[in-house]
Amino acid sequence: MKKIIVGVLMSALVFTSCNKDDDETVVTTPGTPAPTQVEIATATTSNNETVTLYADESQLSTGYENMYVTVKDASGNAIEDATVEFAPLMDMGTMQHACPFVNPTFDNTINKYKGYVVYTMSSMGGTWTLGVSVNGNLATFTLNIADSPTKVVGNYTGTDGVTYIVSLLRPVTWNVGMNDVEFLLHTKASMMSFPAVTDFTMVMTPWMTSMNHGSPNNIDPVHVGNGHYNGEVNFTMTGDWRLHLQLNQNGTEIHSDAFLDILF
Ligand SMILES: [Cu+2]
Repeated sequence: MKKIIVGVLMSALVFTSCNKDDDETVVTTPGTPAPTQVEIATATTSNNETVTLYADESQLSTGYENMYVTVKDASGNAIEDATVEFAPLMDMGTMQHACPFVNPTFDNTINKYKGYVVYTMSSMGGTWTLGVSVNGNLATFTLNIADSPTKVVGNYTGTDGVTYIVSLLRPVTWNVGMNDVEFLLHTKASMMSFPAVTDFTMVMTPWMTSMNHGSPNNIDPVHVGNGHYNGEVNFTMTGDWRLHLQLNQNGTEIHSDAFLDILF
């Protein structure tokens, strides 16, 4: 289905001249909740609260995922002022590890607690669980994480010997032309701790691999808080785009080519 849509878009590009009607395309800001959230599963805490987990799509995949939670007490009343905390864990048999995430806070616009988790591997490599504690009472979800169609999260070892995790915020709808783009940068302090990196600069070079060309007028991502880096990318046509990121700290190059891939 996607191929058909891309085909139609390509034809439209070939047979119509540039026209402002194209601007009607809905532009989403990366990381903004999808219009409706999809229920993933329900679990019960040790204190009999019902926790329901939601995501932007029914199939979770590797990379950044907004994760939402609603909580009801034993009588079925919504609890909107709890302290809700995430604890993602992958059990690989011989070892366990966590991944970058942020704890959810209650969002009045969608009546759910909203946070995110950056799944660094698919469920092919082991078993993912997401612990959700409500005021300290734990509910645990087992998750099925598919491989994302393109590389939207990557591990890169810097010249400083430190491992960095770069991810692309989803969901986002890409358009031909200028697009907001947002990355998260975390470091691996231990198998269980992935703090946000807040003091880097990035140089972003989009490159269309199949046709071997770049694009003009891109704006390098800059840190805007909590490990989020916002920039603008110019996709001059649909297709396969690789976002090359040079990662720098205090003017020193930490990695020359961390990259993520997009296809639209
Ligand atoms: Cu793993």
